[in-house]
Amino acid sequence: MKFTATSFAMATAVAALGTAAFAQDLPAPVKARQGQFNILAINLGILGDMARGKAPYDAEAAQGAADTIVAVSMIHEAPLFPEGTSEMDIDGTRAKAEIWDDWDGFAEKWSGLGQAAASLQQVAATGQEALGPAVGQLGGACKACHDTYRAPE
Ligand code: ASC
Repeated sequence: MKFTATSFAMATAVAALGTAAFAQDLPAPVKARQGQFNILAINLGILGDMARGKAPYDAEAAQGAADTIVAVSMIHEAPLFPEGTSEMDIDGTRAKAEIWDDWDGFAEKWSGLGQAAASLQQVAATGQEALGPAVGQLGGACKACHDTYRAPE
């Protein structure tokens, strides 16, 4: 009985240590920026599925997704990219050092996302046919930044 209890306690302690080691113990700004990119990907996915006919077109859902992408595109990025949080500095991020070496270029890409998002927002509720080009433009804005500023997986 005692042995079992001790074993259990040890196993629990080991599990807790393991969790601590594996937990994404990332700085808050890094978690925040990854969260915003997740929100973008989720909503781009909703729109992409409708654009490709994989999901039925739903004007309200399309508008909601586009509005959300616009909202995220308005987040000021500087506080989410503090010095010392590139992939060279910490594990768990793919943000390349180029972001800090060329902040203006990075900011320009983020602004490109904002422009594509605003265009998409204008047409999202007008019908399925409008989604393809607008979503394509948005995906292009994502990719343009990733090509330069995001490390491969
Ligand atoms: C996504 C996603 C990206 C972009 C990119 C567009 O849904 O997660 O990183 O679109 O693939 O080119």
